[in-house]
Amino acid sequence: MALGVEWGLSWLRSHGGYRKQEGQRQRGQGTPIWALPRAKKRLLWQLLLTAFGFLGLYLYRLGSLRSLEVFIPMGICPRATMPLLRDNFTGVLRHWARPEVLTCTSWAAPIIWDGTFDPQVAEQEARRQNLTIGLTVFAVGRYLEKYLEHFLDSAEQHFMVGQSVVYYVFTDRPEAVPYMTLGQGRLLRVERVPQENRWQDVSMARMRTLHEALGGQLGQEADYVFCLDVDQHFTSNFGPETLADLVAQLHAWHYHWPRWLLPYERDKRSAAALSFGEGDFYYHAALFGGSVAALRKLTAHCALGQQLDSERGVEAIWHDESHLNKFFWLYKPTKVLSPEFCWDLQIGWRTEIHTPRLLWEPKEYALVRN
Ligand code: UD2
Repeated sequence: MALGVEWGLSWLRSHGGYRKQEGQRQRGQGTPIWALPRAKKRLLWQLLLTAFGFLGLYLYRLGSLRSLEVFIPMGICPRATMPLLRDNFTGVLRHWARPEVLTCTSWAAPIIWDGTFDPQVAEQEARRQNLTIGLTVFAVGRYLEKYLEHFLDSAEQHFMVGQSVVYYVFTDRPEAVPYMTLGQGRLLRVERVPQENRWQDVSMARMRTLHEALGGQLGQEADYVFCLDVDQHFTSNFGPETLADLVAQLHAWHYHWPRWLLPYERDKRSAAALSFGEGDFYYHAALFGGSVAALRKLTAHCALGQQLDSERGVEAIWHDESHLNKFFWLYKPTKVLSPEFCWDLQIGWRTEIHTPRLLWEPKEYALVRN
């Protein structure tokens, strides 16, 4: 750590950071910070805070520095767009209930936050449409014993309660899947998948497996499907307000970050690459969903991108998540879930996070990964 500080300071010195400031003061040409116009001041603070946050995170791993990112404003949904936003399941969204956060995207898709929708309207609408909702999860290797039972238990309590649900568990050991007593109208199917040599391959192989499953029984029996990581659990109602043709999840660690800092794949040789002017948000691969047709397209795109990368001998920085982010840049999600829908308690307390619906389990990579 001390080395990092020393390195940072010496870099500044070697690049003349101090000398330039002194020179400006002597010549009297520098504009004092209080005289800058408001927009420039905001930009300056954004730059300073993000630079410090970034340094803290990657060099010193000081969690406390991260909390500064809440000062980076999220932006607000334009007044002209608000009345245009009607949701298939929840009707009119109450943007005014959450003035402190961004409640729509630039392509007029809703970003749903606690308080902006009526869960009962969504439940009634889903029942009226007589929907079946699929929930897929992979539990390969040690992820099965460690996480699956808690994941399914919590889903029984909070996921699409009162709706028809079909769980699809993909595992290398179907016989080890715990026996579950399921609620009425809820089914569990288990599919065998091979164990891979590397955890990265397990993570990426999900796209092809899901694509095939969506083209088979899963696609026939479900209207909408959510695809989730297993190392998390539901803590509050996760209902039909989340349903739409193509659903993306804002990543809890990155939703305040400026676009240029987002961890997209930048290597142009990868099919997942986004250049610095590209990208809307950073989406989380631990949760995505949509209609069967939309997800067939998504999984085909990501699986093909991964295959092209492997033929070229490259691997995207965040594997399937990088390809997912590329897909959502090219094909915009029709609904975006706020980080309340998939939250990590390690981030700490945030005023804008009212009711987390799904919580990450603490990461115990040494225990579960090969
Ligand atoms: C992040 C993303 C994940 C994926 C991955 C790719 C989070 C919470 N999740 O996950 O969505 O993009 O990065 O780098 O940030 N799995 C197994 N067995 C294995 C390995 C993986 O079942 O041996 C499944 C399991 O469902 C797991 C998921 O794949 O939850 C993702 O793997 P991970 O949780 O180890 O990866 P992680 O946490 O870095």
